[in-house]
Amino acid sequence: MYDIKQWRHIFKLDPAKVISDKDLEALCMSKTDAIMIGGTDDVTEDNVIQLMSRVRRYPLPLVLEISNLESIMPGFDFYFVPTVLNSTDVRFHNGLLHEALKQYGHMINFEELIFEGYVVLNDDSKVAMLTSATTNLDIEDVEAYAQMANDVYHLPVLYLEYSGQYGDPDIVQAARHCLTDTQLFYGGGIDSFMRAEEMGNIADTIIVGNVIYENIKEALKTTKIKERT
Ligand code: 1GP
Repeated sequence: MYDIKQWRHIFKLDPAKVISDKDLEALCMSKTDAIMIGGTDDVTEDNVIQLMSRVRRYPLPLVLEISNLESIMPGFDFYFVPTVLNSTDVRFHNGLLHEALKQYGHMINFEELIFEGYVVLNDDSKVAMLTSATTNLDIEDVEAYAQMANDVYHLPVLYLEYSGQYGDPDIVQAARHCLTDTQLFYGGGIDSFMRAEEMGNIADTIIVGNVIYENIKEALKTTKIKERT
């Protein structure tokens, strides 16, 4: 089976956005390690099924990052379940997970479920607003979250989420130093090979989203980090 720990690069597709067959093929045939389907707004059963069936034609791992209960469905290789460590709303720590387990707990294959500790860092992002995240964090705050993920909760993944904004490499580096077992995901504002390389040198895995819809050529170039590892 697939080994997430080896993944260096993921394209994140938003089911609420339009992508042509040609662009989707280019992404799926690129050197990326996986496609993740996930978004914040307007994620529905319908648009997730549509996108899943289009990506399934290609031989690469497919992940659903759970954003709401309505759009959970079988057919993915993995289900990434976020817990937003800096949210002030308990629903985004374990409230939605609790609901999901009540409904689907009996049919979940827990080998496919990956619990992601999110730290949301862009105050202007939809995800920060939705989750009521405390985003004005300094290096010590982020280090404490990294310790929490690695040493206390033993989470498989810590995801530094700058969605829509390029992050601060010093913050990402600080988190890196606290992690021995937990895999570090970085996402936000990667719109060129240079940025992919900079964050890819610090994080274990980079997530590339928006640029897919803004500049497909630049999006594809970010996969070149795979040639260097
Ligand atoms: C969003 O972390 C991902 O959840 C990627 O961010 O869309 O800014 O690339 P961008």
